[in-house]
Amino acid sequence: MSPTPEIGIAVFLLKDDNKILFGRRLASSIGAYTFALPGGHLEFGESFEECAAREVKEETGLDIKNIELLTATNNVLSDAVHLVIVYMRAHLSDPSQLPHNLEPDKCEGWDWYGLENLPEPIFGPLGAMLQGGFNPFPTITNS
Ligand code: 8DG
Ligand code: MG
Ligand code: MG
Repeated sequence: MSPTPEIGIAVFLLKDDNKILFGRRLASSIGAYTFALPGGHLEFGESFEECAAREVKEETGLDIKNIELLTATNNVLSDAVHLVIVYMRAHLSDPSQLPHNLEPDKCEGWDWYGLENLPEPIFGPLGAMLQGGFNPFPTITNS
């Protein structure tokens, strides 16, 4: 069978003016030991928003709101891996809620990092995007 592209959803979960939730991935998965956003594979029939809310809940226990589409990346990483990642942004439904590491076999733990103080190394396509100056925070306009 010929390989097919994989569709992933990754969620920039934002807190305060500049904090983003990252977790370090563990050995078993693609991007081992790199920092990545909560997220996972789009399931059949799901909207991007449904997938974002489900994956964040499954991986961190957090409930999210204001779920919005930001951008997408499309990368052929090897003969067998073609990744389409859809990036969403969201905020905590309850800002006092704390992240829990609900998939400790896949993730070392979750923490908040400032945009100017990001963890390293960041997972491939996401790292390149952030290095290129991508800012997931809403732009504040005074008009
Ligand atoms: P699932 O079984 O729960 O559906 O999936 P998962 O185990 O949670 O999938 P994942 O590896 O976390 O993510 C799906 C794909 O998305 C995987 O090929 C890696 C890719 N990916 C990126 N960037 C990011 C990111 O920032 N966060 C996450 N979680 N995945 C990412 O290219
Ligand atoms: Mg998952
Ligand atoms: Mg995941």
